[in-house]
Amino acid sequence: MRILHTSDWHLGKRLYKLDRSPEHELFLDWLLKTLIDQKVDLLLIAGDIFDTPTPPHQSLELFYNFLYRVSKETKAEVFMIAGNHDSGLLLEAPAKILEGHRVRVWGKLSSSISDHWIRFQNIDICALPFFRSYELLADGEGDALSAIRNYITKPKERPQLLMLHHLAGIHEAGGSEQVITLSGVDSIPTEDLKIFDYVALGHIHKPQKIAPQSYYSGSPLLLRFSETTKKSVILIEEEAGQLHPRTLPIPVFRDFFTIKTNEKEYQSELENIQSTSTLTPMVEVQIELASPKVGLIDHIKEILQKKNMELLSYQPLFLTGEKKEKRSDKIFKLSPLELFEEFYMTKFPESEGLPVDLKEDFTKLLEKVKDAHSSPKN
Ligand SMILES: [Mn+2]
Repeated sequence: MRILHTSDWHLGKRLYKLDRSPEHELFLDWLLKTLIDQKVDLLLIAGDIFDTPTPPHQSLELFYNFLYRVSKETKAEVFMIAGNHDSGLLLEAPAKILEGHRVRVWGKLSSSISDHWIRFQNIDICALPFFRSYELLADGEGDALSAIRNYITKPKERPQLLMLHHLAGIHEAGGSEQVITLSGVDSIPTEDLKIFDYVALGHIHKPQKIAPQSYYSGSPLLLRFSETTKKSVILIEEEAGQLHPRTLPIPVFRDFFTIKTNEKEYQSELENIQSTSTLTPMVEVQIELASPKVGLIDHIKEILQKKNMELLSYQPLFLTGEKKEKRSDKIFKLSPLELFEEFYMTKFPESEGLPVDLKEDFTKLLEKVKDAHSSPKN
C-alpha cells in the first residue's frame, strides 16, 4: 500500500505580478502521472491548498478538475485538511459530492474527536485541520496542548498516521509562512508524535524531517526568490505494518534567479545565467548603485529578453558615502512612511514611486495609530 504526502500547494498564489497557475498546472499534471506511475492508494494534502480563503475562480477550477481526474484516471483516494490560509468552510462545502469521488475533507475542527479518525486499509489515520484556540477550547478554559493530545490519542490497534497543519518540533522555516500561534500552542513537542508510524505535516514550506517518521513535505513551488531548497513530495510504502518514507523530487517548471550585482558586472552576470526550465525563467536583480541611473532597468530587461527571461523584481541598493549599507541595517533606520515606500517599490518595481493618494492615506493611518496609543482608554 502506498501513500503520497504533499502540502502547501497555495493555488492562486502570485509572486509580485507573476501568476503561478502555469506552474501549478504543470505540477498537477506531474502529480497525476506520479499517482498512476507509483500506484498510489492514498494522496494526502496537509493543508494550504489555496493561498487565500477566497481563491480566484480559476484556482477552484484547476483544483476540482484535478480531483475529478484523480477519481477518473487513478485508483487513489484523497484525504485533505484545511491549512491556515484556507477557508475550512469553503473546502467542506462540496464534501458530500467529493465523497462520491473518493475524496475526504476535514475543513474545521469537530467537537467530536472520532470525526477526525478514519481507517484506511490497515492504518488508522487522524486528520486534524488547522485550528484556532477558540475552536480547540470551547469554553476558553484549559490547556491547548492537552486538548490537542485528546484529539490525537487513540488506543493502538494497528499502525497510526497523523496528518496535521501545525508547527511541530524544531523546524526551519522557508520564509513564506504566516505565523500561526492562534492555536494556543507554539509548537507540538516531538514527544507527542512518537506513537505515530508516520506524521504528515503541513505549514512549513521547506521540506524536512523533524523527528523519526515525522516530515514536512514542503510546498511544491518556490514561493519566494529567497527559497533555494529543491522541492519534493514523500512516497510512503506500507509493508507488513511498517511505513517506509522516501522523497520524490518535483521537476522545476520555472527557474527563479536572484542576481546580486553592481554597475560594472551586471551585464556579464545576466548574460551568464543558464536555464533549461519549461516556463520563462524569472529574475530578481539586486544592484548596488552610487546614484539612480536612467535607462538601467530598460537595459537589464533588454539583456534578459534576448535570453527569453524576464525581470520580475528590481531592487537598487544605493551606496551611501564610503561604506555600503546592508539592506537589513538600512531597514531599521527608516521611518514607517519610508519603509512603506520601500515596500511599495519592491511590489511594483516599474512604478514611478508611491502614488500621492496612497501616501496621504498611509499618513492618515499612521496618525490614527499614534492617536490610539496616546489617548487614554476608559
Ligand atoms: Mn503554507
